[in-house]
Amino acid sequence: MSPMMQPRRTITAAAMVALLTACTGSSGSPTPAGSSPTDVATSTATARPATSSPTPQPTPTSEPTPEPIGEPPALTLTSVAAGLNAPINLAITADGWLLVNERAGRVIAVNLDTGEMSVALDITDRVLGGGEQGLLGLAVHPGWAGEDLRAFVHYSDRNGDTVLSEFHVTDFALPPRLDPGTERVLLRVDQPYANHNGGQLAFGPDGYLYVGLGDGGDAGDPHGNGQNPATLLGSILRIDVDAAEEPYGIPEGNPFANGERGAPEVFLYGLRNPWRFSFDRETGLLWIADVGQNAYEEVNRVDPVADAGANLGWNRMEASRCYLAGCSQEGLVLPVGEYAHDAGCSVTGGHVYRGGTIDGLRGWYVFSDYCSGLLFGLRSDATGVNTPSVLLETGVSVSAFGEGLDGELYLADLGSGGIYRIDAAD
Ligand SMILES: [Ca+2]
Repeated sequence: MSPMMQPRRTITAAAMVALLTACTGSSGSPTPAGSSPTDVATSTATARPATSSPTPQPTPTSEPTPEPIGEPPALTLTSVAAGLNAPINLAITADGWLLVNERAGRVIAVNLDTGEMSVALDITDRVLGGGEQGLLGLAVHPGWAGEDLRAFVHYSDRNGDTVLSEFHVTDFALPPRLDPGTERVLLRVDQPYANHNGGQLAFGPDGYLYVGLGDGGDAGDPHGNGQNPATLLGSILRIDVDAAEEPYGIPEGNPFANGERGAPEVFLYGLRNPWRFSFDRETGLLWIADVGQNAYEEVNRVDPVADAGANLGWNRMEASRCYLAGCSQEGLVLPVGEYAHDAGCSVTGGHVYRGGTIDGLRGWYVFSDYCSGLLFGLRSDATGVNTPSVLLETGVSVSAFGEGLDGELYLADLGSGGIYRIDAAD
């Protein structure tokens, strides 16, 4: 019996359910920040960043991998680190350090060979951490090498509003440490409620930074942010953090780059609370898990080239069902996977497995549900709307996944503070 097959921690699940319905008050609007920590504090800048020249943009191929997708194998979890405080995001540096966000505002560097841990960033003085708020996301810059070591983080500030910032390493001793004094704020977004802050950051194969934002919260999207591409809420943004423009550039291929029908940053919209998205390293396709409202959790697969500007449906639809009675499905991209609340209550998106050690798992999109702890799989070449396969009952509260340089997958347990690698069961 795996040590993971322990009784569910019902207090943790109940707390998360409470979070999912939590709310506070006021309006939300995007505010691109200034370029230094000092001018950000008072920044009300409204100037849009100019459209940037595109960086070379490899076109992801949208064809499924030719390798046949096997039957899902028996899996188990292997502990790689323990004792973290509410781990909520996993990222990996190009030299192999696992960076774990603790919700309250620290990043812990984990040596995956030895399990040794050290503090890689501490901004607890700037973060409001608890419930759906906190140091929610981190993406390592794809150029991480030599003395250009940078990462981007997404956090709830002390007022509960969203901040997207860049930090640098300034002392090149290992383990890596990002210098809290190097913060460059790129974006601030007012949050009308405490819940649905999104949080995911990931660099696409195009080199641009994708930023997930929820609908702003409460329940049912009372401000209609999901269906409004003019607001950054309820969207996945795409920005060029390497552009000459400050604080960032708008990639030329962004669907609303001219600002006429939507915000220039918005790349996809119609989202409720995208809790983790990732790019399939083999196909370049973008996999998005979107937390449901009342009854269904969903997974979406989009082509970041062909589907730019796609409307993923919320709040007209919850997964493949109407949320607003008699809803029109015209122009909406429906999920490729969904499950009802008898199998969970809050989806946690993962990765398409492209590792080398688990026969049969290659080509499966692996994800979970925070409340049920079920590890799910969807074939990455699935068409239509599918019910995922259950791969494992983990017994833990899965808050995030990470993908190693070798394609092996890791997950974080918010409840116990453990980090695990997914392995084949013997
Ligand atoms: Ca949807």
